Amino acid sequence: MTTREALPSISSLGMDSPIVQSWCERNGYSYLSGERGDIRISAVKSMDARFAYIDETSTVSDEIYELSIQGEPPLCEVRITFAGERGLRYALNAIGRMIKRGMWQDGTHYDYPRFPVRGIIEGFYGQPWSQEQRLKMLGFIARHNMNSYVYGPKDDIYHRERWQDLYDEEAYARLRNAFTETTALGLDFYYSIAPGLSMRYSSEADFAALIRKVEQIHKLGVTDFCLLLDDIPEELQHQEDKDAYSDLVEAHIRLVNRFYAEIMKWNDSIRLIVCPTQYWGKGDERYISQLGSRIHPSIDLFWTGRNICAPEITLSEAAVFTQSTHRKPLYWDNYPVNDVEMTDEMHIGPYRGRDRHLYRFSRGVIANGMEYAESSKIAYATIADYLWNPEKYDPEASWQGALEEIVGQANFADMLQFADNLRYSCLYLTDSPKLAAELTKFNFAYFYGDREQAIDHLEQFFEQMIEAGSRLSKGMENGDLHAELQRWLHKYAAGCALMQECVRYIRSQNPDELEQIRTKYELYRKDLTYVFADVLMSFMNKVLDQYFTNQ
Ligand code: LTM
Repeated sequence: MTTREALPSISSLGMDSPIVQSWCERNGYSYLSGERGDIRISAVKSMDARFAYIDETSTVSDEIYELSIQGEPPLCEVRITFAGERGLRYALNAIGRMIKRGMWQDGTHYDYPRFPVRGIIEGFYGQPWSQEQRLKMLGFIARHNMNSYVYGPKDDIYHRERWQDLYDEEAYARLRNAFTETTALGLDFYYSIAPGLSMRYSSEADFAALIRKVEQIHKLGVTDFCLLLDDIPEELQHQEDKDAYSDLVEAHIRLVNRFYAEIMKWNDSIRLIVCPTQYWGKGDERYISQLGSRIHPSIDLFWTGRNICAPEITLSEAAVFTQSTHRKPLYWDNYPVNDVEMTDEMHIGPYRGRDRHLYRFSRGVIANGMEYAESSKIAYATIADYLWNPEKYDPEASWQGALEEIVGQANFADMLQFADNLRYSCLYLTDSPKLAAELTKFNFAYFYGDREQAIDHLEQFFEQMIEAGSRLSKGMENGDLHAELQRWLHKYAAGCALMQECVRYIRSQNPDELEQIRTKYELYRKDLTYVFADVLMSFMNKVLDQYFTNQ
């Protein structure tokens, strides 16, 4: 089947029809009752162990499914076997993907996720997502088989700076709305509170204020919470705390255990994740091993890896953390986030550098986003692929799929060309691989091959780059993405134009042109927007040093 045209209609029989119906409504399919759809679904609940238990991770799961497909739209029968609601949802997502990609596969498909916790955190500094962006993001991660959304924008004043104050009516209504949507999509909603900037750990009044605040959120129906103690002073600040505790970790152990015991009184399905003050490193340092050894074993600990933004996460690192804290790490992965010192970068490259077997030694990954919600989806789609099945994860294939989906078919080829120069991040230090390869080829051909041909070839290459950028700048199918990428599109265009002028100079060898390039390059460098990483710079330096001369 090849269908990028009208979507087929879907019908379903059985007690789980409301989920199928709501999935259809959210994903743009028409839902017909009974057996009248192009795709006729029968969903069957099974108590068999193969639908409830994942051997590799020794976990009971509600996320396993099997699809048995006979025929292809416009007439086909699909039998879904599942044990829990999420399994059913992922089976529907699998059907949706086959339809969207035009790759219908009849036969039997049994599948399940490898990481138990797969999600995102709105946990960056800067403008939190608007409610519209947030709700759209929830739909996006649900379609990509993630299962958790963590609310914790550093710049929501009620989350951190004014942690003691109850939410006002408007902000409270927004949280209710986000929680309701998250639940309707079958996701877990975690509310985070970050009291550490000013809390006096020994103060009964402060503890009571913390509980009062979190109780306000619990009244919405929220049962999953995070206590974030990151990015606060590493020493006790208040004299009464110094008198009461030997050090920060003593205070945190007492706070965490007391907080957990208190909120568990509300409901025994309450879950807690703690972000420690030392949230990166080797994993066996004093603070983290003390905290891990002495807080309740059911509490998850966030961990970002060997650095705040970790280039790699390995099994042996996970093992050190597990041994010293007596629990597997739940990674707060700082990708694609681009706040603080990274604001000139745009992180739209694929997820990389995480061990293919990490799921055996970790609870999961919660990925921190950029304030650019639409652009974050590119990396998020690849993270979702990795988390579903890291052993099969192919960063490049996943990335191309993500770009095709988020950017749209019309701009896909141009975007591939542009985005190749925006791959730089803590996960990938060498940028612009295609441009770098082209420049290496040119260098060689210029000195050892046909010089004129080499110049012609490079000029054409830059022309194509310029054309791709100018088509994207004019407009994109995804208008939100277009708006977010403006700054980087602009810098890309300026860089391409500059490199093209260099080629003209290499041909003419006119010293006046070289001086003009020098002046323009000075200006170009003043704008710190990060595109091409060092690749453009090393080419420019060669040109300005008159490396490409006619002798
Ligand atoms: O990573 C953690 C646990 N905390 C903060 C994040 O809120 C911030 O977004 C990232 C990236 O700058 N770094 C942090 O330290």
